[in-house]
Amino acid sequence: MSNSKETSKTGRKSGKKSGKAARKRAVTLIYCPLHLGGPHAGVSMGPAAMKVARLVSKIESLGFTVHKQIDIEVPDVLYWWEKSARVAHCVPEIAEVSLALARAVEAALEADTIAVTLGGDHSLAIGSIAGVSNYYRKRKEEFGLVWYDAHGDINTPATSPSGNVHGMPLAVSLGDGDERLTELLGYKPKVKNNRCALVGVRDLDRAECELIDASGILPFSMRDVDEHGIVKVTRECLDFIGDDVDGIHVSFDLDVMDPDVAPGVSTDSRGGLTYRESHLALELLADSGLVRSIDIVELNPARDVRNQTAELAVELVQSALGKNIL
Ligand SMILES: [Mn+2]
Repeated sequence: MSNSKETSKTGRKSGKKSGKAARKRAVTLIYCPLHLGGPHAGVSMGPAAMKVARLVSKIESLGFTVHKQIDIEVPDVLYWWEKSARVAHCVPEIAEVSLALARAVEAALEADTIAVTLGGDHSLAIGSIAGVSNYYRKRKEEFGLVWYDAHGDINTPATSPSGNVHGMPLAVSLGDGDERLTELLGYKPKVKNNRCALVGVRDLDRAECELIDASGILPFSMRDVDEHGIVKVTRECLDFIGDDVDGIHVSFDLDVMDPDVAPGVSTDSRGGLTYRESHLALELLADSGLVRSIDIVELNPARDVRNQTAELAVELVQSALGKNIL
């Protein structure tokens, strides 16, 4: 091993970091225990489990201040779930939560804080991305979206085999789906397809492959990650989104990770990102200095083992905020 060569090869500079990476800022934590996007009621306990995993103090330990903590109210609906095609379940309730969440996320960005939304199922991204979108739209600025998921989340009521809205939020954000969701805040799409990447997919409904293909977003399957590595994949996401954006929203479904590492999710799927791949992806995005808003979703404490997935979720928030090993 030649240490000096290794050092120059990595391009790592010694001494203190400068510029954007060194700038510490404030974070707004938004707890959204939304459970109406699917039949897995345990996701409503996600925010509580992350609090138990010391979310606030772990963020503060990085030098950030926690500006505000906000609880989004979720209707206490007991829903009798049936798999049914050509519908979308609980749309009025999800639209109501989405609107409240959008307002909270937009206000967090307006306050010059990083908006971190803790779920809750992935249908909450309809609201968080609407808030992010509205913020940049008012400023005539652009933003990018990197979506981590085992699934495509790009179904519409016309293609969904289940009617579960947590399988639809990417489609909704791109402007396809139930109008009560796509037209939230009065316009669509919330994000442009040429600013959007999807990473880690491996469990797609048949129609979803075609939908992804037709969508114009940049998709990476787990095979792509295996073949090219998470570093190249992440760099290609950033290249695709472009350097003329003013922010990047990260929507991280914990089921993108391998269930051996992240068992506490609603819909697990083997062959996912490893512990280090997940962290490295978020560290690289944070290095861009562009991450202004983050969702961490689908934590399901009812399926977790000794709260390990909640602790992992908190560590991932730290990486997305720029925690580095050195
Ligand atoms: Mn998802």
